[in-house]
Amino acid sequence: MTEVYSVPAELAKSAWIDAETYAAWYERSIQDPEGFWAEHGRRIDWIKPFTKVRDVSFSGDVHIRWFHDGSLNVAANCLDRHLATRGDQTAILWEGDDPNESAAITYRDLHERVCRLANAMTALGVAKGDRVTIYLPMIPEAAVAMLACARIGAIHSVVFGGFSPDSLAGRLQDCASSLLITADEGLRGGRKVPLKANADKALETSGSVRNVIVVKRTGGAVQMTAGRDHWYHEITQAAAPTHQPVEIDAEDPLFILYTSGSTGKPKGVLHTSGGYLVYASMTHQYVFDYHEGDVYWCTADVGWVTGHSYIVYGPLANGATTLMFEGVPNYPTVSRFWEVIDKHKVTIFYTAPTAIRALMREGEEPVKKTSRASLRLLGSVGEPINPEAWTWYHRVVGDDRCPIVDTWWQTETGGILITPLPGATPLKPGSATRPFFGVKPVMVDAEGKVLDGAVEGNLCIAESWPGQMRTVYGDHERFVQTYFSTYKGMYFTGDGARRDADGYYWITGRVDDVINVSGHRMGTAEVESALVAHPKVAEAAVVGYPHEIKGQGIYAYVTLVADEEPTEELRKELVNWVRKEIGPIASPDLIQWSPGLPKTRSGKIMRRILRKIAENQFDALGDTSTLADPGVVDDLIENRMNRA
Ligand code: 6R9
Repeated sequence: MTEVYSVPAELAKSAWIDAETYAAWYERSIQDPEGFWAEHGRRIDWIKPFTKVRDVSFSGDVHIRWFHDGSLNVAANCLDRHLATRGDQTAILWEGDDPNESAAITYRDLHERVCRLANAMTALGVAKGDRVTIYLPMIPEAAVAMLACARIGAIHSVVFGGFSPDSLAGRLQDCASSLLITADEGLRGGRKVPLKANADKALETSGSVRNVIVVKRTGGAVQMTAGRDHWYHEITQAAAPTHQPVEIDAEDPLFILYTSGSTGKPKGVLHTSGGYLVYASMTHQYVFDYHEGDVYWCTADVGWVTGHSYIVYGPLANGATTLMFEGVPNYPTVSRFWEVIDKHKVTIFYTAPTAIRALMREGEEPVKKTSRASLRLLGSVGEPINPEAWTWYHRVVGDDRCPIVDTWWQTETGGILITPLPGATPLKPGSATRPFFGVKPVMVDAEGKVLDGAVEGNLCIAESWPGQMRTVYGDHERFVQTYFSTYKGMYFTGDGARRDADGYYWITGRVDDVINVSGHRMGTAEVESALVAHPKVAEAAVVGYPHEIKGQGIYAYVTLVADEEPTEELRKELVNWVRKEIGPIASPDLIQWSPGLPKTRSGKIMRRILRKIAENQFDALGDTSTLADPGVVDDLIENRMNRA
């Protein structure tokens, strides 16, 4: 029997949303979505107030519009509107990789920095609708750059600093960015990341980029190309400290964020301005029960959607103090997270299961020697959290005192869709619990039949919500194909889930060819195409397998070209090759040399079989009679790499 953790009585009283309010608001949000969202759409400042709430179709001519006759400026909502009431309050609390480095940036200061960069970008010719790629470490300039884009209506595309030059180039080219904002070097866990050198390589093949702005982070030596490269500190110093925010239509794009899918290259998920901001700020307030005076810390990187919605846009729209951390959980010691919590008196802490599992391995002492008395709420995101990690997080980190919000959502959803509300929802370890307001989850079977009651199936969402992605940048057909063609009239998430008798959702993981490594999405197709690009590789198939810390690990079956011998050296070479092609997060954990791959007579690789072998579940292979050569399976089983 699953233990149920009831809502602390105090919290039920103090929280924005208690159980009764949740029930009433949820009911209304489903019965009267227009009325519900018209009301909550007003939580942000509009230049021209909307009169239309939504215009959505999930079939036929698929389109999604929210608040579409309104106009606003997202940066003004995150900055200007707070100046009168909280200009001197800390907006960004920055904690450096080095524990001796930190900074508190007030709303007034952040506003000025954003205005200066907006002016500098305008002087470089960047205008509304232009694409700007941001390739920065976790420094305040990353948030400044995003907000400066929002201020002038340029569309930002943040690329995670861990991505390779090739990955960066692909993303620069896909959206034809005219400006790249990067840094000399990043600093993580005491190690330097050569961002500018990577950018220079990427720029060799990215002709659209006319200007590069370089933040001096470490002072390391870099090449500056005259006429193209500009130092951030020089051009912002020369720019005016005030700027009139540009009026932006609700449905004008705010950002593109590339994410892995089951096929092809990463797709540019496009989010627009009004609905996104309404949804990010509303979920931030209610899911984290954010109140005046809280110190809120989300440990994600701004290169991922969690960093967009819950480090930058949601918290700043709510006038919060948001902590931004440059470093890693185990540097200089495995107590770092907890020490940062004590140093800055963090009250709300939001991290990923992979970090919890890694820290759990270090035992309780590194946690228990810190106070953590300021904490009142914990959060989890990125992958399913196993009940063991959940209870450890609750008992050891939260001293049995802090509720955990296990928030399920995706890059595509813009904000949290299934989650507990801490003052309303009794918790079950491992369950993301119940839908947020306006979210209508539907369970369907493989044939598309809608399933009622307590069932397991594929997770779809029946109605739109304001934070939903609007299209795949430059490829609306791919958007329709990926999300709206599997199940008619519904948004298909790509996740499987179980719904229990209490209506709680338990996300079981991806049901497509996407693997979730430490909370980062990797398409198996991407890793495969990196592998086959190596001259010694004839064929490759990649699947996920259970990994104690990462959640899933990357298992690659590799067939070499004729006359190539598998060696330990070649194994290392291939791992490094993938790191170089995509980035360290795509490194295969296990490579199995495979003389042949199991294929159907029509030549399709049977991944089901490869998955089972990788999971060490080879006695449950199912039907192999359709294989062209059933013999290859015996060889794969005999030489399997995961015997756990
Ligand atoms: C926000 C984010 C999305 C995929 C998603 C699912 C998995 C995220 C989860 C979770 C179980 C949770 N996922 N949160 N699974 N419980 N609380 O992570 O976006 O990088 O696009 O990944 O992550 O499989 O489909 P993204």
